[in-house]
Amino acid sequence: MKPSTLVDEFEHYSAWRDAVFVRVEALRDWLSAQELGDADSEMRLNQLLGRLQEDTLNVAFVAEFSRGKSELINAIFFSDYRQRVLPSSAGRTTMCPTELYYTPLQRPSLRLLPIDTKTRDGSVADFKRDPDAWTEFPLNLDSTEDMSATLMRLADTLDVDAATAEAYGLIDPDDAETARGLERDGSIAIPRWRHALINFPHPLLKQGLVILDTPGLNAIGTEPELTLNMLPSAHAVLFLLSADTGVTKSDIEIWRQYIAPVQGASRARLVVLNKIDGLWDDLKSADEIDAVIARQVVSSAALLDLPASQVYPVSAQKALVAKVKNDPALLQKSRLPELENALTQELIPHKQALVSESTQAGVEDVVVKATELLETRLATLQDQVDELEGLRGKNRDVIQHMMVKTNDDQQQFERGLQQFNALRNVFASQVETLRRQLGMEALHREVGKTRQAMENSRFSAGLRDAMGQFFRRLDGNLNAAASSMREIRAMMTAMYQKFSDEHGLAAVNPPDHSLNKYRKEMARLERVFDERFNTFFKMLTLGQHQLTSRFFETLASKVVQVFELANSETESWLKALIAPMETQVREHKIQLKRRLESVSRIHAATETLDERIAELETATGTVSDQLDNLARINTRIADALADESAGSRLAQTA
Ligand SMILES: Nc1nc2c(ncn2[C@@H]2O[C@H](COP(=O)(O)OP(=O)(O)OP(=O)(O)O)[C@@H](O)[C@H]2O)c(=O)[nH]1
Ligand SMILES: [Mg+2]
Repeated sequence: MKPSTLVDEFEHYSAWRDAVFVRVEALRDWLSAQELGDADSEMRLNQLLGRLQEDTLNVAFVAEFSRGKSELINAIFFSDYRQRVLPSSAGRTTMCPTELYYTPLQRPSLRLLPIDTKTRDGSVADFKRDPDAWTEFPLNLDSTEDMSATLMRLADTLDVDAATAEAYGLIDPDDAETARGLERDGSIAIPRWRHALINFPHPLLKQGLVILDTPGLNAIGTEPELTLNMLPSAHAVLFLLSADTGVTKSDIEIWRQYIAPVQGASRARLVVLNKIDGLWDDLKSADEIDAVIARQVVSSAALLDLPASQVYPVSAQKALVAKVKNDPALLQKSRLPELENALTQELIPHKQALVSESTQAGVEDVVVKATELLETRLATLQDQVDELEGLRGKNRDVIQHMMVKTNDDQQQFERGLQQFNALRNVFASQVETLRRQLGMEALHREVGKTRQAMENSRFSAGLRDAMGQFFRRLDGNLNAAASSMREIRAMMTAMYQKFSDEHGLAAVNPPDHSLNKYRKEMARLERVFDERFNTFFKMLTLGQHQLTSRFFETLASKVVQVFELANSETESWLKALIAPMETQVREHKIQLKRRLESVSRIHAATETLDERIAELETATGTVSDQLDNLARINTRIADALADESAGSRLAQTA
């Protein structure tokens, strides 16, 4: 299997990052579309997206001067240009920290920050925001020669006196090494530039790789930003030793001071033992040479307190030559592929883990917050539904009860009404009887009958008998009427009691009424008649017969008066008897109607309640869906972050 190259792995990493970006973006857009994201969440996600977009992979090369840092960078990244892109030569070459990166926002160029900025306020990062502070040289990508010539500026120096160098913080005048560096005229060569930025459209740089080449000779110590910021933020640090010098005191110093302390579990660190071609010896066998190299690897590792497996012996120079001349055997011998492979394995997974971790943390915060918000909403909605549901239950019970009650009352009332109507029929027929007994018709009949009997009678005894019968029959009528009235009253009293008991109508005691005074009046009239008869009509003559007739007519009209009075009083009494019952029945009907209306009003209210509950249930459904969606989006981000294909790829190549 073809080992995955740094380019392949990096491309895969970029694709992974883009996939994560798209899914985090989906989360942000979804949250804002659903109006769920607050300002803080949105800011966090935007920061996260910004970081994913501007994500860089920083690889730093650190070593004493002339260990071959620049040459190694050329060999690993720029062999396609078939030339040294970065200047590399004996002695001190790279004079200032140099960052190689790519941004499409600027033309390809070399930008240099003059060394005298060291006396001005501001860090390199500050000056990066001030384009005018830099001297810019465009890079002619069409000509490798032109480009190399431009990049030679990285090696520019200035001759200054010791005081100036000291003012720049570059030398310590009391230091013996510095004293040796001074020329006879007291001048000293210092870097002309403080920092270099190379914007270069290399495929890896385009995908976010940033390479940091550093100058040797303890120049690291003079630029605090290197130690404080650039090295600690590098995702991989390659520390170079040289086979020809072995591990020197200053190598160990740089290692201990600048590399060892910034190690973190998630940071790749590779030690390169360069220039192994110096150990190649045509007089020795390949095995013998390998053994020599292995011995130096072991001793170097021991001096740096590292396992030998972390030290990679290479020849940067031969690797560059091999790549330029397309010589696989030489490339193999340079052992650069092993270093590249190790770099790939160390760099990408570590970087991926870092990005994954910070993305996951950021996403989790936002998702947890949104989930909590939605869960609170859901609980609130559920509470409302429960409450209304409870109310609806109660309402149902109340309405049920009222319905049943009203229904019962209605039915009972209907029954009562039937009874009442039956009663009225009975009442009517009783009144009929009463009227037959007491009515004027019966009276006139009696009067007529008596008149007839008197006309037919020629003798006074016959007259008297007719009159006597007249009074008997009328008294009989009055007596029968009185008994009918008692019956009517008893029936009405019972009915009032029944309606009061069964329908809650007011108890009424029906008025009493008696015909006694009329019977007394009739008795008086009879007595008057008797007296007159005894006095005037014992012996009847024709003339007397006529007198008697006239007297009877007078008496009869008196009797009619008495009966008229009795009748009108009785009619009033009958009205007084039935009227309260009729009023109460009418009133009861109205009350029942009102109750029915109010029950149906409450019923309508229950329907409104149903609508509101349905609304709340729809809202609950929406929030549940939102929770599901959020979980799904979160899972999709987690899936993207997990990047299982990367794991298997690395496992295969390991
Ligand atoms: N024989 C041999 N020489 C090498 C190798 N790598 C680099 N050199 C030489 O060592 C010298 C220094 O190389 P540079 O790449 O300039 O070293 P550097 O670490 O960048 O040094 P400064 O920029 O001065 O800090 C140059 O002459 C290179 O040609 C190697 O693998 N084998
Ligand atoms: Mg260099």
